[in-house]
Amino acid sequence: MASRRNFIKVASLASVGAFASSSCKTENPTKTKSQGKAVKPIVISTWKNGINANKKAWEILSNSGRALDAVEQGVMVVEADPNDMSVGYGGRPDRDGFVTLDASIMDETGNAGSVCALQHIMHPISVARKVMEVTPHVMLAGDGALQFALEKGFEKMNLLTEKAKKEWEEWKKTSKYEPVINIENHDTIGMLAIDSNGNISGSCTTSGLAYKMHGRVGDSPIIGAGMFVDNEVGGAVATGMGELVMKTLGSFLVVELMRQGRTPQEAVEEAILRIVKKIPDYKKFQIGYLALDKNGNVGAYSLHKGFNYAKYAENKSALIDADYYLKG
Ligand code: SD4
Repeated sequence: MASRRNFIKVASLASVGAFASSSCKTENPTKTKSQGKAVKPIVISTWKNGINANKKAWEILSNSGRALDAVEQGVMVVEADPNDMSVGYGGRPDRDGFVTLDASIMDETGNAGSVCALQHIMHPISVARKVMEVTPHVMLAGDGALQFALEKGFEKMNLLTEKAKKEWEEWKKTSKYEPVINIENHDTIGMLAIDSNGNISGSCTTSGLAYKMHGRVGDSPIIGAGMFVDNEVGGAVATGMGELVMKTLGSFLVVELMRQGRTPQEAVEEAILRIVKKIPDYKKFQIGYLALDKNGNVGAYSLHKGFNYAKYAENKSALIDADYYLKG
């Protein structure tokens, strides 16, 4: 029992190794809260890998495409990238060596779909969209999700790359973790987009915590935790230690705060403060929130330094450092 508890503890610390850090153009997000003319279309996504994802999404948005297509096809770029070791193909496995994926998607009508603990499918976001569009359900898990994906024509493949396998084999030698925040240049992707019709959609996709317990599901596929949109208000996505986001239902909280009149920046800051208030060991972990209101105003905030996001609007792509809570 003691060793199992110990595993859970150290595994939870491991996740924080999966964060990005990169220096880039710094923009104070609070300055982006101009309430003037609505910015649309617009797409934002978490971390540096969002740049390529946004490029794909922008192709769709700038041709009057639907935000839902943009947030699906945008994150598919990262799912297919073996160099992103936190998402899709090439993702780090769980402690037993299985790559298990979580994803969620939501459209402007409030429709939602998700999959969790899905194996062998490169594009869990597209399976989540199918769950949303052709089933009466919101979420399919594990073998049931795989069975559904195969029925819908998705191809079964091995997602564990040699590189990820080698790292996992190395990890198994010690099974030790240190809480290092933001040490890597890639992470889970969450994306929010508004199309030229002013409609918003969101997506989130991940292989979750590296070396997690088999069967562990994070915040990313939980509607309202890792991602939430409401076409009347805006949307939010989360990245980081999913357990903290799940305990505070972070993305839903951000959207509800915006509904009550907070700017996206005020809303994400409040959601981080909620974690600070409710979760005693919050300092060990990173959490980043990204929010977009219906006018295209952006908010971004994290617990620790190092969270960034990509934005594509008015034909310009940018990578922006988020403000953060733990200073000095
Ligand atoms: C999870 N939130 O599974 C995801 C992981 C993540 O940056 O976002 N890592 O907990």
